[in-house]
Amino acid sequence: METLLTAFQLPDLESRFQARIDAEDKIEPKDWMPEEYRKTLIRQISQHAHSEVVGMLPEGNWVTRAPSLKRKAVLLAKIQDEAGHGLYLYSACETLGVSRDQLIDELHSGKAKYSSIFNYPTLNWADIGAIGWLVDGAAIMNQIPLCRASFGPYSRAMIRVCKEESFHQRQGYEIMLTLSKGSKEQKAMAQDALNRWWWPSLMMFGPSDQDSKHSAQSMKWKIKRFSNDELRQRFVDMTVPQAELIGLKVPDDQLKWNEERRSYDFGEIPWDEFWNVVNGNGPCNKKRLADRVNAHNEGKWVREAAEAFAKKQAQRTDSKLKSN
Ligand code: FAQ
Repeated sequence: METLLTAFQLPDLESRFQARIDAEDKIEPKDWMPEEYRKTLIRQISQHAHSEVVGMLPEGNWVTRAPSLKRKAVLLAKIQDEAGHGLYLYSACETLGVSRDQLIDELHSGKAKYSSIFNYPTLNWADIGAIGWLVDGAAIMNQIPLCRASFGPYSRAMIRVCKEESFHQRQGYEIMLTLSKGSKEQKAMAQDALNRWWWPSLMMFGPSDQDSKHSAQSMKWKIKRFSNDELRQRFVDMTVPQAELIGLKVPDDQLKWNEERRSYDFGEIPWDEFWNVVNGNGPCNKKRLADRVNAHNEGKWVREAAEAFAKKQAQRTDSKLKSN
C-alpha cells in the first residue's frame, strides 16, 4: 500500500519541488527533495569540501619558505581560511544525512574526487602568487553563482567563502605584480608560473558543455546557474587584461579579442591532460592523497582529545543544571 501511495504521490511531489525551485525558494535540509537532488548535492558539496582541504597542501609547502614575515603571515591566514571553507562545506553536506567520517573515508579511499588543480606542484614562490590570482580567481568566478544555489546551507556557506576568496585573489595578484616589477629573474619567475598554471586553471571549470554529464540537470535544479564553458569564458575575459596590466603574456597563441562577441577566443584546452589528472594520474595525485591520509592519522589524538573535552563540558553543564 505504502509503495502504491508513493508511486502516485511522487510525480506530484516532484512537480511541487520544481515549482519551488522555479520560484527561487530555498530548499532546506528537512524539506522533501528528490533522491537524485540530494545525491547530486552530496557529490558536489563534498568534492568542493575535499578541494578546499587538499588545496591547503600545495600552499602549505611554502609556509616555511615565504620571502618575508608579512608574506608568511598572509599565507598562513589564507591556508587557515581554506580549512574553514572545508569545514563549512562538510557541515552543509552533513545536513543532507551523510556523516563527515563517511565523506572523509571516500576521499581517502580515492573514491571521491577533488579539484584537478591541486595535483600540480608548487615549484617556486611565484606559484603561490599564481595560485592566489588564477586558482582563487577561477574559484570565485565559479562560486559567486553558487551563493544563489537552491540548497540553503550550501548557498549560505558560499557567501562567506566568496568574501574570503576575493581577498585571496587580490593577495595573489599583488605577489605577481611585485614580481613583475622586480628583477629580470623575478619577472621570469612570474611568467613561468603563469605558463604552468594557466591551462590547469581553465580546467577547474570542468569538461566542456558537451561533455558535462551533470550540468543540464544541475542547472534545472538551480544548483548551478551557468554552464562550465560560460564560466570559463568569463574567467578568460576577466584575467587576460589583468595579465596585460602587469606585463605578462598568457601562454596561448590562439588567444584573440573577438570584437563581434566582445569576448576572447582562446585555444583548445588539453582535455587528455585534464582527464588524466581527474582519473588519478596527475603529477601529484598520489602524494596529495598520501599526505591527507597521514595528516588525518596523525590528528587522531587531537580529535580524541577534543571529543573527551566536549564530553566533559557537557557533563559539567548537565550536573550544573541538575543542581540548580
Ligand atoms: N577536477 O558533469 P560535470 C578552490 C568531474 S575550490 C576534478 O561538469 P559538475 C578553493 C565532476 O566531478 C575548487 N574533477 O560535473 C581554493 C564529474 O565527476 P563525477 C573546487 C572534475 O559537478 C583555492 C565529472 O568530472 N570548486 O579552488 C573537475 O556538474 C586555492 C563530470 O563533470 C568546486 O568544487 C575538476 N576540475 O561540474 C582552495 C566548486 N571538473 O562526480 C585552496 C563546486 C569536473 O560524476 C587554494 N563544484 N570534474 O564522478 C562545481 O561547480 C562543479 O562540481 C564543477 C563540475 C564545475 C567543478
